Amino acid sequence: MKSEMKRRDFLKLGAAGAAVTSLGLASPAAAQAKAVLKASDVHPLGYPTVAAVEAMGKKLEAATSGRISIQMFPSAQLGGEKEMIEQAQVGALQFARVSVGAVGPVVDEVNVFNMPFVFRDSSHMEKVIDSAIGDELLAKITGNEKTGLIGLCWMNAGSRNVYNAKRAIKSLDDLKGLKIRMIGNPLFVDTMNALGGNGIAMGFDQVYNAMQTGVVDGAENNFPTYIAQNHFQVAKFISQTEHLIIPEILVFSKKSWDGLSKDDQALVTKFGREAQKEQRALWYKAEDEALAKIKAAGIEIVKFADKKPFQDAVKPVWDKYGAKYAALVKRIQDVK
Ligand code: BDP
Repeated sequence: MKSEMKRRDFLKLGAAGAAVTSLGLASPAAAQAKAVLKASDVHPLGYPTVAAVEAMGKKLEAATSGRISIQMFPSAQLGGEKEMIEQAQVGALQFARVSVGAVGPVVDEVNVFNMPFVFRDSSHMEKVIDSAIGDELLAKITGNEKTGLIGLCWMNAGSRNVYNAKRAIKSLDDLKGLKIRMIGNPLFVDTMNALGGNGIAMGFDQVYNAMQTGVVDGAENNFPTYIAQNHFQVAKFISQTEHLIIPEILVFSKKSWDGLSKDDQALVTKFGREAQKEQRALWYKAEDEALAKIKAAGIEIVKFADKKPFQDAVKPVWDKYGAKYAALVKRIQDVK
């Protein structure tokens, strides 16, 4: 009995030791030593999500007199979002700022936010992530041992619109036969196929080249990404389909989390919550700037008075995935 307990204690210590080491600290006793937390994003410096996480780093530094800081790796320097999630799961990366689209394959519950047309518009999405529903889904990520992730906060990413190099998409018919890059999540490939296009799952970092060389005809994303990634240079036709309104998410490595003191965990949690609201202002500004650049580039955005044909077209996606989220979808719709 006694030796069994000892063994368990040893295992516990061993696990804690490993987590602390992954934070760059020598031993649990050195928990007060300097910790540089790695953060990663596919977007460049200055993009709203990157700036918001950097601002969190400044706050952490100020609150801990420089003991904890964040080192940002922007522009997919540490790989794509799937890779970022995997690195966070093993403790090689602490903060992964990714799209909820990339988290869906890991935590099925969050796929409800990835359903086409689940939100009326992006302000509806904002209200939902700010509501108890947002908190519950973050808790689903944190509470599930298997994810290896802590859900810290949501961020804005506007609405996603289809763009391509071939022709203006003014109706569903125009999408027929076009190869459109989607985030790697079966739900999105099915969504594009239901809309009549040919959905191709591909890493974000490959999209520009794939469009330029004709491997795909187009992609879909929000206005700031269309500009920040220079997609507008190779895919000049953009239509405001708003078929997906996917929030961003900031997750933390569970393995590294276990190596933080309770006080430090509380600080990261608090600044994460603040980042959810603070990123929003940066986001609105980025959207305005992107729209101005789209206009300056002479690109005309196709708008739709009625999106019902698009909403009707994705019914097969709802038939396939929707049932398990029915109760949650009802609550989302009830958020006014
Ligand atoms: C952008 C998101 C980013 C995704 C990207 C994508 O900010 O997190 O990786 O879309 O399409 O809007 O992969």
